[in-house]
Amino acid sequence: MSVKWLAGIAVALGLVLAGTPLVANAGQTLDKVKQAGMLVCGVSTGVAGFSQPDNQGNYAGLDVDICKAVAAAMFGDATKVKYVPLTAQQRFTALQSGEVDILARNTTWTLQRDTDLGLDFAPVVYYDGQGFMVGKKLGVKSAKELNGATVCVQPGTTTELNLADYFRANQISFKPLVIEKLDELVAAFFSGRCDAFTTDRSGLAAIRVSRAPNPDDYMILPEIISKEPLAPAVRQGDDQFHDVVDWVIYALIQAEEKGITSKNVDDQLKSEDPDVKRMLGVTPGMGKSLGLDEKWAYNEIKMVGNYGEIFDRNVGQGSPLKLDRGKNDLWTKGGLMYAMPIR
Ligand SMILES: N[C@@H](CCC(=O)N[C@@H](CS)C(=O)NCC(=O)O)C(=O)O
Repeated sequence: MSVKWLAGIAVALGLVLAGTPLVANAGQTLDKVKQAGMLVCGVSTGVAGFSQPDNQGNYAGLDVDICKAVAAAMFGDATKVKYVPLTAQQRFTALQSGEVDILARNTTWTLQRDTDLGLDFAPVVYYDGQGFMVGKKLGVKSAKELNGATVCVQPGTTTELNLADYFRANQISFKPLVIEKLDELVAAFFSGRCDAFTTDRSGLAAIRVSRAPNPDDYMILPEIISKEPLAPAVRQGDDQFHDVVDWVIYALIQAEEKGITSKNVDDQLKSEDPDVKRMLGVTPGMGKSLGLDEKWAYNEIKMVGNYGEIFDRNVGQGSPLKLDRGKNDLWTKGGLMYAMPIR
């Protein structure tokens, strides 16, 4: 074989490798997780209301509850989860390499993540948008007044990209202060090294309420500069596991629509509503289709609650964040939460 041929093959191989996402174990995750009896869930390193360990290392939050719901549906036990805290920059490699089975980590669903990064997204669990937080003493009422500001931002995020787009579009300048570790970035902001902090507005609320020396000294500006549909991600090609995660989330939303809660789910087993009977496994079939026990949805609702319960206790009125349901309300109440039919 000539040198030219060899070079050609090398180039072709290089292209194939470059075009192929770095995906380990694609397609085998459902079996792997079942065999392990444990779900490995990639979460953030600490965003109040979404994923935060307490001082005993027990994780709580909306993202954490998604992991728990999947574990409850798969094993009848919401505690069968190993949490792996990941920075924004670490998260995709951790999923691609097989270090985690699922990412439940305020991750925005974008075209490039869905394609180039070799991921697949489950239904959105929180519709968000990017905003800015500033100290009240800065005296700014709008993001458009941030000309020349130093802005604290985490790398490897949509945040970083939207920030540049927004300032360019508005023909104003800024200086980014980019730090990977959230704790360090937050410390930089509260010590006055940045004029503004930018991330998803839910993240801003979490940081203001849980980390500001005095939350009342800070405000979130009114502009919402992007769409941040936050959704769990799995590896592309992992269709069976992807199906499980999709329907676990739809069941949380459908349970809220049907008024099924962690408190009343046992009574609901006596319901005459065919939708409820199918979902709770009183009429069998749905579990079999997913490769799970017929009690999959019963277990997740019993152990974790419906979507409304999850929202309220972690980020809504029952939490320090007190975020409005807004777009995260059910479609029947003017929001975007809409479950596909469980049948
Ligand atoms: N939704 C955006 C931003 C997500 C993000 O990573 N936000 C930061 C700021 S709240 C975060 O969660 N950091 C937590 C961490 O690094 O552990 C994305 O997907 O790129």
